[in-house]
Amino acid sequence: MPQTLPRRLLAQIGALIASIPMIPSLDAQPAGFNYDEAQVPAYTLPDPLRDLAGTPVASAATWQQHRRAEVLALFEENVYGRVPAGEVATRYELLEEDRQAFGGQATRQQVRVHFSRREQHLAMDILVYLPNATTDPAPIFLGLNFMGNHSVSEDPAILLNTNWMWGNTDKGVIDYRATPAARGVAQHRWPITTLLDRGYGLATIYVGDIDPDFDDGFQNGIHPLFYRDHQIQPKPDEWGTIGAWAWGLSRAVDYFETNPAIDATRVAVMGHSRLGKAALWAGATDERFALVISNESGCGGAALARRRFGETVQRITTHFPHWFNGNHPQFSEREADLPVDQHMLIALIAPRPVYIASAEGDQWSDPNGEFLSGRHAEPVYALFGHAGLGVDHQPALHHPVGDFIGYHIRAGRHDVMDYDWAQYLNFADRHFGRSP
Ligand code: GTR
Repeated sequence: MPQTLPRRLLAQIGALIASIPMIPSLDAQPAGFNYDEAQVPAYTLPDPLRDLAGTPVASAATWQQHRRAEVLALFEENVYGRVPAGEVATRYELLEEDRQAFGGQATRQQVRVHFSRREQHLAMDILVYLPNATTDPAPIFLGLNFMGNHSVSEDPAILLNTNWMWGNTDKGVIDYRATPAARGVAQHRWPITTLLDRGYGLATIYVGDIDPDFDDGFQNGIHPLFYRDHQIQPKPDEWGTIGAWAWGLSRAVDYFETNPAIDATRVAVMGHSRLGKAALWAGATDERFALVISNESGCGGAALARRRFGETVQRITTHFPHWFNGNHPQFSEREADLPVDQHMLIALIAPRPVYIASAEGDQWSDPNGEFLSGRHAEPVYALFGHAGLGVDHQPALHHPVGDFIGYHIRAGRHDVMDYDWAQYLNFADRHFGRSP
């Protein structure tokens, strides 16, 4: 009988645990940071509608012709960096095309974009799927991926990326290189056939083709192609890795403009997390992006820096020193001294539609801070006569809001889920004049 008691005790403990009301399943968030709304410091945001001379900006024309450039330059100078002057030579190589992808639903194209300058060369591969159901040029979602184009689908014809990448054996990555086991590992984030059904194309690029995501002093990736004589790293006000990723997204639009099957006037740029930061910066810097989507982009993306909720400038610039420019770390623990905050990044997208999405389980990204930057970008949208979120406070879970600034928060973890895509498709349908 000696085991009876412990077993019964265990059963009782089990029942007790099962009876505890379910708290929302929050992913582990790094300790030592604030996750309590009551502890958010008091802050004053810079006013997007007051220029550097202190003059109020009262019209859309003044915003477009004057203030927008000021705000853009402030972000270049203090956050993401500017792209150095100079042109790269670009050549497109159609590596492969199949008009019968996904059982005939789509045409797949794999295009290698060759960049060269000063005897240096870099290539990025764009994987494109276009719906066969129409002969009209297709509107398209464009997004960077974390683990190679081969990760977005099990389609065996996708070329396996051979560049350096993060990942471990359960993602099919060994010694920082993809193996065939990596095919489709991120497919839940890319509901390609749903997009095709809705009449959209999808284009995606492995982020490491443009600049591998680690701090190597900018010796790899696109940066060295832009170095002047004897330059060995970007200047403090020049681009970091997010700036490079956004640049790569713009180069994809250059390609779309040459492809008659793609409607380059209806490109929606979408990104998750660090790639959401890049999507927002791409949307800010390149007005050809007709619609911009931030999926849980957090600190350095949609979340207001001054709230210091979850990830902070200090933490992000020490863990990911390559993401921003050389000036940005000086705002560690000094967010209030930043001449911008992230609502002004959202404002740079005006008057184009922007969608900001949060997840309840992703407090590290500061969901309310993401909502609030949309909220505080509204005055700029108003100059154009566009309604923004239309609500003063973060909506409940699974209650998408907004007109030209869309927002939702959903249950669950830091990820891209079908629920997120369902909202993005509805938002794009609405703004691209399509019916679901
Ligand atoms: C985290 C980082 C976030 C976010 C995230 C991601 O480690 O702190 O800013 O970018 O990575 O990209 O998944």
